[in-house]
Amino acid sequence: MIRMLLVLIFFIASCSTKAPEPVFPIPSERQLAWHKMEYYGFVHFNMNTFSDMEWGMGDEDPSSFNPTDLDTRQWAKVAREAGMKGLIITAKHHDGFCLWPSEYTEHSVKKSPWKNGQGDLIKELAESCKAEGIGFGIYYSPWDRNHAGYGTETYISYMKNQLTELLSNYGEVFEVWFDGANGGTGYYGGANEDRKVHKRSYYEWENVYKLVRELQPNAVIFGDAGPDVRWVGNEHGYAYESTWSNLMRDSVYAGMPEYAELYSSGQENGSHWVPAEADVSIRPGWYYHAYEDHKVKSLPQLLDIYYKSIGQNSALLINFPVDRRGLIHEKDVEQIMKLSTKITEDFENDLIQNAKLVASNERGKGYEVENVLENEWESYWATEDGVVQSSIEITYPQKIRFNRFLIQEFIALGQRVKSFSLEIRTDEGWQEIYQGTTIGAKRILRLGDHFTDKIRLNILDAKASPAISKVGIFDAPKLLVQPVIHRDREGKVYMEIPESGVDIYYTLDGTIPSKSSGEQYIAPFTMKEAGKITAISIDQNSYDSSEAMVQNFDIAKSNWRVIHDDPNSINIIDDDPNTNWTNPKNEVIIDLGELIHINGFEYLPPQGRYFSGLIFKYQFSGSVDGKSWKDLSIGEFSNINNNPIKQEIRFGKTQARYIKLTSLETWDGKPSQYAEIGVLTRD
Ligand code: FUL
Repeated sequence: MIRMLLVLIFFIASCSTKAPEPVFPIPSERQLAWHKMEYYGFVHFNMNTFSDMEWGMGDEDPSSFNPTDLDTRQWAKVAREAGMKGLIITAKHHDGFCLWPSEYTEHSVKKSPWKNGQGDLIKELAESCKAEGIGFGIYYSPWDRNHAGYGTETYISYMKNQLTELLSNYGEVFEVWFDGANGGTGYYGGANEDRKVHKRSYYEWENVYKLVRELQPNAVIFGDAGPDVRWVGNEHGYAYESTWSNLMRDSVYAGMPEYAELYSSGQENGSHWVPAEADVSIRPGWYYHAYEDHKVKSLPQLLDIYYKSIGQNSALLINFPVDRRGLIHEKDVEQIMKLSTKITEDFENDLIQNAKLVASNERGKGYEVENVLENEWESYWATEDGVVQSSIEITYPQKIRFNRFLIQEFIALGQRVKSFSLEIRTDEGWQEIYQGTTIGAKRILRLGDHFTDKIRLNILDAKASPAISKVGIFDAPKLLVQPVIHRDREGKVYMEIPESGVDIYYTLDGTIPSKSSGEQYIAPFTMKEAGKITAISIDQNSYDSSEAMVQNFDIAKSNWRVIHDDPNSINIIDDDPNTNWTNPKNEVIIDLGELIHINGFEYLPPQGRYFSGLIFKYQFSGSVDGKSWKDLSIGEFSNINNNPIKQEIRFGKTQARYIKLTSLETWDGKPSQYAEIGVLTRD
């Protein structure tokens, strides 16, 4: 009995090593729960979807809101299958149209033909999220270009009333998203004027936050500078390499772009815990535009966003611009699923599980270094008070290969680490392969391939004894995407892939290359004549390969000349799709430098986000001497406004030294614009 008592006393004593003191600021319970979500989706679907705008004026007719096949369950299912933990919906955007039948306005789904005005999209989505087991969040724009009272006290009551509806009637909300963009021109109940508000005081933020807390005590509030979650400072989905969750919250305010740099990286000595959220759309726009169907982000772009947000101490919010049917577009679904498959692959096999760990210092019972093996947030390795510089040595019985290193701090005790490094043991001794600053909730290092039997994580500087909850080591499979092939005006061919440790092989005879049958791409080469390049990427280790990229090129434009005084006119024959020219006249003549046989032409419209002057009806002619012209083709580029991709037009073979493209009509009546003009010479 005494023996048992002694054992018990010993057990209690040995378990009672004191936890490290927190380093303030620290996250609240609701922030901690939000940190664990890490990755969730945005849906921009509202009046702009039907007016084809990004920022509606507020004078739109509610009757234009009319999705044909709305299915919020599809949104929630896609999000869940993509690994997202929730969805946030634009309940009301800047144009003021409400997706729920608010009692306080007629500018809502009530007055739309959708479900004969009986629909409530917020209710449908809340139920769908619940059914799919993901969180549900509300985006609410404080700026309202429709409301007559915007700018006065009346509007503030309206906003509070609407928030009360949204936060009382639809169950649990995990995040309330207040947009920072506000004040400017608008419809404002018919006044059609410019209204400025005092961004700091007008919205009575303290009262609004109080209301949110009362109605949804577990929800985090997002604003440019918090109070709970802050904007990362850009809409590209990237956090900074040094990212603090700490922020001088009371000296940065929503809607003040000049503070963007402060939100972005946070501040080492920030007074409040206000972690970053990186928001980005899967397409260029937040809202759906058919003309962006070919601009859905590629897997390499999405993967880069993932590593630069979640891998750099930020949450990630990826937007789906739901289309006019009321569905996440097939192309967006395809891309987001590619990302989730790749992420699963990258982190499938945690190699740290096979290692032996030794820490330079351990705090005592309960804080052992083995705690970093576990994939959960509650246990952690910590050093004794006063011991900041410390390390974990990770040893394997034989050499392993790895290219990802993951670290998480036990953030319930605050963000502590200021600088760290990573070393591997080589035949020549320890070699540093990375030096970094902050860690925070999660830090993932994307490294080249390393072979070693010993890895060392060094904490070089911290605010107090470090508390590390997880270390992970992975050998992510190479990203085997098709090479990007580009040829410049001089006929020089360049090929690119986003990953190291991967080679490019190509052929010029149309066959699919392999390691043995293809030529390895080492440096740019010249191909002035027309030709077909077929290229693949091959993993140097596994020899796995990508699908083939096949690209046809016609003759290089090195001897061409645009007959026009404007020096910018060269942009249309520089073989760079990102440079444009606006032609003040409606025709352009190009001298091809010599007489050649042509059987078609190409027109690449401007590829930027905002464009005008897309040629709709055209006439194309050729000439031997530049004086007498022969019409070769007249027609229209039918869907160019919705899908501004390269247009290829064929005609019977003819000889020409000069070509002329005439714009008979542009889509919007503005002067014609071009990114590129080319000819086709092959059958
Ligand atoms: C911005 C808004 O102005 C955009 O339209 C979009 O809603 C984005 C998420 O936030 O501030």
